[in-house]
Parts: sequence; structure tokens; C-alpha cells
Amino acid sequence: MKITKVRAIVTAPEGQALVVVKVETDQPGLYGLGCATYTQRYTLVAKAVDDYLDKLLVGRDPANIEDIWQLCYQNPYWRNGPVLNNALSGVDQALWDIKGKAANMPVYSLLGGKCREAAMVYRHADGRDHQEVLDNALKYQAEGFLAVRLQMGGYGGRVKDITKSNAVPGKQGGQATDRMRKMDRSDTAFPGSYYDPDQYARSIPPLFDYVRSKIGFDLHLLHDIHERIAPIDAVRMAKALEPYRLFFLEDPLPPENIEWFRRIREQCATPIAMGELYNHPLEWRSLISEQLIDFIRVHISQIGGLTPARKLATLCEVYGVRTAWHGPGDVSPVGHAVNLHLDLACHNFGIQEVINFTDALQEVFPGCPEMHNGYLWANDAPGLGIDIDEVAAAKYPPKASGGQFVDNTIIWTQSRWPDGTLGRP
Ligand code: GCO
Ligand code: MG
Repeated sequence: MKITKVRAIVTAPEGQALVVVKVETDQPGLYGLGCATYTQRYTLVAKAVDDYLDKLLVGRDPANIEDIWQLCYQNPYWRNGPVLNNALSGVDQALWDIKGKAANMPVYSLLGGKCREAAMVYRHADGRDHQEVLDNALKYQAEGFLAVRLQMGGYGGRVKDITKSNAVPGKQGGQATDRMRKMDRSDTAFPGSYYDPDQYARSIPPLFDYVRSKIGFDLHLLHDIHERIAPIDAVRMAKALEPYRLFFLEDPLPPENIEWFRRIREQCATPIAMGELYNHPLEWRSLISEQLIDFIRVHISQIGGLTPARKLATLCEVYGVRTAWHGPGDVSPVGHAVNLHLDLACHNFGIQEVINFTDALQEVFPGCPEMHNGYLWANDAPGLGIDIDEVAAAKYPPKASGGQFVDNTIIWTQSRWPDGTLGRP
């Protein structure tokens, strides 16, 4: 069998640009799909696939997944950057899809078979105040979900819709604090998404206290710090949240401050989930081998696909770390299917983040995983079990403004403190 074509398909059924790689073969009707979504720089990933990986791979045998992975990884000499890792992931996942179709087996079977029926997922409840967050969490609980992530203020807290014209600190904004109001001069402000790290850090433990006091401990609760506070404040927050028994606290520290995880561990037993920003194996190696985190949460296409993710899951299993693969809207349904195949096959699965597979997503990607009573179920079709309708995909081209973009610029990652300093998004 030979590879005849490798190409990128870009589509944005829900506004966010998704990149999917299609690897075609010389066998009639046999092709594979892989997720290569790096939504913030999607055109660059598509270029890397179309201009380099196609030429590198045409004529090779798609059965040799490991060799092709190593080849794509080291061929550019410099490696582990987000653009090339995503391009590589698209090819890698497509090769697993092809192998499954050729063997007439779902990918979870190739990985050793199911060790659970379905994967427990969590949903995101946000709000401007305690009651709004609680109401949204209760809605998910009523729909049968077993785990809910609570966000209020700062990242995910419905501060306001950000556009270029209103992206200045707002006196009226729900988030406005005295500190912000003092700096509120729209004529001089840098555009951005403003938040007050101190106010945000103080607001989260009382939120969990309120929600736990109303619903008890049956529902699993989670929170994402999104690296928005100083390292010592992350230590304080993890410690303050300990009594509320979080399923996990996510992204307390940016990749630049990895050494601080030890400080969190020394202080408390709040479970830590980490990794959506990681690209390089050295970012996770010591966190796992020294048991400084509880859940690995990488964005599988950012680390180069299913092949490295499967090895990473095994490394985690040895050290008692569980998986919680990143599953936001900027993972394509093909990527969500890959997450799920690993969830079903890895004994050390923890929990899965997932999105609503809307009508538009299902129209473009027939075969999306299905959600029932808080669990995500895979179909039993060979390969990844998901397809792309390219005619439908072409109906949803990414736009320069829409989704996260305003004039081809992303505002939400320009997060700023009250005095205008750029913080971490
Ligand atoms: C999450 C995330 C995401 C990221 C997004 C970046 O935990 O789901 O933090 O929502 O912000 O994927 O593009
Ligand atoms: Mg996150």
C-alpha cells in the first residue's frame, strides 16, 4: 500500500478554525483523517502539511506509523514547536485511522481493546456570581453529568464580549474593581481582555464554598486557573480549595514556572491537572516521574498525535498519574474521537473534557462520539469511526472576524491586568 496524497482541510462550522489532515492511499476508497488544529495559527499548519509533509510522504507505506512519525518529527531538524507538531499529528492520527480501516477494527481495539464501556466527561458551568454558576452547574447535573467545571470571573467567567472597540477596561464590567476603575481611561488603555488577578484569586474559594454548601459532594467539581495568577497565589488557591474536594484544579502554573509544582504538593492534596500548553517532552517528564501532578492534560495534536500520546499515557500509568486529554472547541471532532479511543483503551484514564457536537459539526463530521448520561460513547466503526464531508466543510470557511478573531487578531489572549500589563491568557 502507498500514500498518494497528504493535504489539509480547514473548516469552521462553529466559528473556530479546525484543521484536519487527509492521507489518501492507492487502495480504492481507503484514506485516513487526523486532527491538526492549532486554531490561533491555522493557516501555518495547513501550509506545513501541504508544502512539506505531502512531498515527504507520497509513495511511502502508511502501515509504518512509527517510522513515519519519527521521520516527520526529525526531518525539519528543529522540532517540538506547535505548528509542526500539529501538522505531524494530522498525519499520525490519519495513519492510525487507515490501519484500523485496513484491519477492520476500531482504533481502541488496535490499542489493546476497551477497558471501560464509555468515558466520563465534564462540562463547563460559568457565571457572573455564585448563584448563576450554581444554577448552570445544576442544569448539567439534571442532564445527567457527573462532573462540572466551575468558572467565575477572569477566564471563562462571562466578563463581557470582547471586540476591538470595547476591549478596554470597563467601569461597568462585572469584573471592575476599585483598582481597575482607577485606571479606566479609555483614551490611553491598551486593547485587551482585562482582569484583576488578586480579585480573581480571592473570589474562587468562596464560590466553591457556596456551591458545596448547596449541593454537597456527589457532583465532581473542577476549576481551570488558566495560569492567570502569580505562582504563590496558585499555591494559596490550591490550599484554600482543599476542603472542597476538587476532582482537579487545572493549569495553576504556566510552563515557564514548572518548578513551582513542588511547592503546591508540599502544601496540600488538591489534585492538579496540567499540560494543555505543553509541546515538549521535557515539560512533562519530571512532573510525572516525581508525582507532582495527578492528571496529564495535553492537547494531543500539540504534542504530535496519537503515537506520542499513547506513550505518554503509559509513562503516566507507571507513576499513578491519570489522563484528562484536552478537549475544547478548538479540537476537531476527529481529535475528540482520538481522545475517546485512548480513554477507552488506557487503564489510567481519569476524565474527558468534551464539547457539544452541534448539528453543524455533525453535518461536517459524520460519526461524532455520542454523549449519554455523563459518558461519551464511541461507535464501533473501523479506524477512528469518524469522517469528513468536504462539501459541507467548504460551507464553513474561517472568517477574519468571528470565533476568536477580530480583524485576524485574537483579543482574548491579550489579557491584561488593571494597569495594562499583559498577563497570561
Ligand atoms: C480548556 C482550555 C481551553 C483553551 C483553548 C485555547 O481547558 O478547555 O483552557 O478553552 O483556552 O483551547 O485555544
Ligand atoms: Mg484549560
